[in-house]
Amino acid sequence: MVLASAAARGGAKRGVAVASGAGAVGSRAGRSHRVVGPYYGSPSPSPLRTVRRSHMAGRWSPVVAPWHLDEYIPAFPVPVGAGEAIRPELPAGSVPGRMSVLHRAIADAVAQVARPLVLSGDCPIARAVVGGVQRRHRDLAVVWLDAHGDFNTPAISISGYLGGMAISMLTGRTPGLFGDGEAGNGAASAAGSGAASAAGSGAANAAGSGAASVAGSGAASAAGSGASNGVGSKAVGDGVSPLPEANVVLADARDLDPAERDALAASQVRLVAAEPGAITAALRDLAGLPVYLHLDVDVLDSADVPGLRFPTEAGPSIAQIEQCLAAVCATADVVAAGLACTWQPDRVGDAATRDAITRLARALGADLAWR
Ligand SMILES: [Mn+2]
Repeated sequence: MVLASAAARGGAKRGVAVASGAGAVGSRAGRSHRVVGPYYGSPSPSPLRTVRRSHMAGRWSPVVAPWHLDEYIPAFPVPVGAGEAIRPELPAGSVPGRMSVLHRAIADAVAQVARPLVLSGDCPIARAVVGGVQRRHRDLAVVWLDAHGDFNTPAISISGYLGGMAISMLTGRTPGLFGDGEAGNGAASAAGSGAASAAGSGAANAAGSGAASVAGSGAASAAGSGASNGVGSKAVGDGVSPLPEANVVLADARDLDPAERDALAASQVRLVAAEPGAITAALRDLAGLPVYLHLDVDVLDSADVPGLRFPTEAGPSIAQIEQCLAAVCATADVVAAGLACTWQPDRVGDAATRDAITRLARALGADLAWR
C-alpha cells in the first residue's frame, strides 16, 4: 500500500476517517414545478427555442447535503427554501459503509423533487444524486467541471482519497467499494476499514484491476441505448446503475495524477476544456439524453475562491465557468445539478463562499438567498 506525499495535487488529497457524531434523520422533500407547455417564439429550431426549452424544464429545488465523505459539516450554508439539510444517522464502521448509508438518504431526497440542485461538501455525493435521478431518467449524460479528474480508483490512487474517485464510482470502476447490494453493511465488509485510511487493501486492488480490465468495451455506443450497455460487470452499489463512460463529459481536469491521466486517456470519458463551445460540442454526441451537471468549485482559479480544500491555480474565472453552465443549460435538458462546495470546513460558511455559490447557481437559473 502506498501512502506517499504526492507532488500532484490529486495525490495530495487525503481522506479523513474520523467518525463524526450523527444527528437526527431528516430527508427533505421540496416542491418543484415541472412546466409542460408550448414553446413560444420562433416556430423553427433556433438557439432561442432551445433556451426556452431548457428554461421551461422547471424551477430548481435546492437540496443540501452538508457532508465531506462521511463527515458532517456544521457550518455548511443552507439557502432559503432548501428545507432541512440531509442528516441521517450514520453507523459506526468504515468510511465507505457510512457513505453508503448517507448516499441512500440523499438519493431518496433527490428522487422526491423534479429538478434537484444539490449543494454538497464533496464530489462522491454525485453518486447519490445520479442514483436518485435514475429513478426517473434511466439514461443520463453527465457534464463534470472539476480541476481534478476524480478518476482515481483504490487500485491506482496515490493517497487513497475517496473524493478523487467520484467519476470512477459513477462509471463502475470501484466495484465492491460500497457493496453491490442494497445494504450498506455489505459495503462496509467489502471495502474494509483499510479503505478508510488508504487505498491499498488487497480487496480494493483486486476490485480496481477487475474494473480496469472491462473498461471501455462497448461504452462507446452509449447514447440512448441503455445505461447498462457495455458495463455489465461494473457496479456502483446501492442500486445505482453504472454510467457508460462515453456519457461523461469532463471539463478542465487540469490536475491529474499520472496513473489517473493514463486511465482517463484509455477510457471513453470525453475530456474537454472548460469552454462553453467545447462542452456543448461534446454534448452534441449525446443529444437527447437528460443531463446531470456537476461542478466542483475547485475548477475555479483558486485565487477567485479562497479557502478551498485543494486549491489549484491557473484555472478558469468565475465568469468563464458561468458561461459554461449557462451554455449547458441552454443546449441540454439539465434535469439535476450538483455544486460540490469543497471549501475547508471552517471556510464554507464565509460570506465570500455564499457569494460564489450564489453566482454559480444563478448561471444555472437558480436564485438562491441565504438564511
Ligand atoms: Mn471533484
